[in-house]
Amino acid sequence: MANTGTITAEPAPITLDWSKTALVIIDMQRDFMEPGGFGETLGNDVSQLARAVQPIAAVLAAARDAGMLVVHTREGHLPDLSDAPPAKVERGAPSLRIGDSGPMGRILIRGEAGHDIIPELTPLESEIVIDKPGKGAFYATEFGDILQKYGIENLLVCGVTTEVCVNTTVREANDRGYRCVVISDGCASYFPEFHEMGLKMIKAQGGIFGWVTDSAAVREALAD
Ligand code: C5J
Repeated sequence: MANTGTITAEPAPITLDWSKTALVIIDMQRDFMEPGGFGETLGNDVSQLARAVQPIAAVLAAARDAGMLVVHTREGHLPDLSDAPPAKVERGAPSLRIGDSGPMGRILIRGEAGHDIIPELTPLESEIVIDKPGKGAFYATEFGDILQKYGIENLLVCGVTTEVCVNTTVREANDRGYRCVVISDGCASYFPEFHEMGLKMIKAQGGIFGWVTDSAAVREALAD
């Protein structure tokens, strides 16, 4: 593999050193993707997220072939809810709250079936899994330290949902100096219009938070 590759992206193509680049897959968990989980308890149509699975799987396979650092994140809380702010648990009018028992175990709790990453994207033993209590991957996690340890400067970001955990993580990363390239078809939202706007916000104003590309462009750049 050449050390660098150029990805067709908006607002402009970007050349990355692959040895300083990580693939970051955000929250592809059963709790968001499947009926009976956190996403559905909030009243969302979880079928809206399925479209991101195949593009992520394709990029994940290419990243594994290339020997790229792969990081998966999971949103969730400790069983005693000590890391779940009451303001988060109490919010809205869900059918089940965080910590309540649902068909995939306790909602959004670490160790429960719903907290698992979907089988199509199961992490390898060698890959990093970051458990996060918030929407962003940096808040109250070891994510930043791990990126520094591996000398990472660039993030290829995908996952769910576009406007919540993907956008929050990209904004956190951008402020910390990382180049973020978001894979449009590898992200999804319960609200298609939020997906579109979430991507537009990233690439607007000359790429104020980062770049937006698609899975085919990433695979092509890696293959080159
Ligand atoms: C949400 C997430 N939507 N992973 N979490 O609550 O985007």
